[in-house]
Amino acid sequence: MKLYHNPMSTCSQKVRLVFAEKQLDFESVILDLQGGAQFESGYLELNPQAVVPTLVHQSQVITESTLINEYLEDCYPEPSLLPTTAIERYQLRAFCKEVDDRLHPACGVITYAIGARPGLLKKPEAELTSLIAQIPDEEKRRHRAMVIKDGVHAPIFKTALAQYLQVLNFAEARLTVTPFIAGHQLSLADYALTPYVLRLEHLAMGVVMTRYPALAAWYQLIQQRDSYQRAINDWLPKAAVAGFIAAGEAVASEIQFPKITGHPPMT
Ligand SMILES: N[C@@H](CCC(=O)N[C@@H](CS)C(=O)NCC(=O)O)C(=O)O
Repeated sequence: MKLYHNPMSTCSQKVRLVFAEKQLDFESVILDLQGGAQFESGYLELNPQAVVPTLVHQSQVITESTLINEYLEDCYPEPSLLPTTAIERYQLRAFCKEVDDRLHPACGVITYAIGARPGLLKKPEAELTSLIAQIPDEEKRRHRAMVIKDGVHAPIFKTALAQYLQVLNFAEARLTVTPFIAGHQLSLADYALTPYVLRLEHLAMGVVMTRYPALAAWYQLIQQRDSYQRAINDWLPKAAVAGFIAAGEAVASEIQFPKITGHPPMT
């Protein structure tokens, strides 16, 4: 299996966690996302959305991190990361849908407003404009331009932060009832969430975790797993992490965490 990914990318981390949990190896192809490797024509043929990860297995191209994880589960069912009951499987998929539809786009806005912004602003203007112009999705392209220009002061930042916290509220509600997101066993849903809790740390926003005691306790347990070590820590480039944290610390006093009550209607 060949995995096109990036060490810092949340969606790549989520897939690497499943690879590690199932003790599967892959041939690694790392894409430099800040340098625009995702827009090269050869890669666009594999992934027309110009995003990582992409898995190539037995000459088949598999994209979308949630679907890659489901595919790995189908190909390598042991150890199982799918709950056994229909309702828990529904809860798993409902949660992954929230991650894909709401948490991940919000994370993109926040990450580019804080962590990726200083590096991108060092690029010549024409190169930066061209990088943004190549993003296939119109809304994402617009949001990317706004946050690179105005950082945490772009109005979309506030909306994204509220959306991020709302999905964390959802996770907290689930983890208050069961030890894992979709019931009593670790599942794909837990690994769908893990990178987004880590991202808060990497943007020096970890303070907000005091609002989520059940999530914080769950995250501690996840971090102790061998899979976390192999899928996350072993891959993280120290300099990139330090750069993100420094960028987060530089704007920390300008960020107000909105008070969010409730969470999306799915339970
Ligand atoms: N829905 C996709 C989203 C993938 C995605 O947004 N990947 C990010 C990294 S986490 C990326 O490649 N970003 C590059 C860019 O936006 O230019 C998935 O789950 O695989």
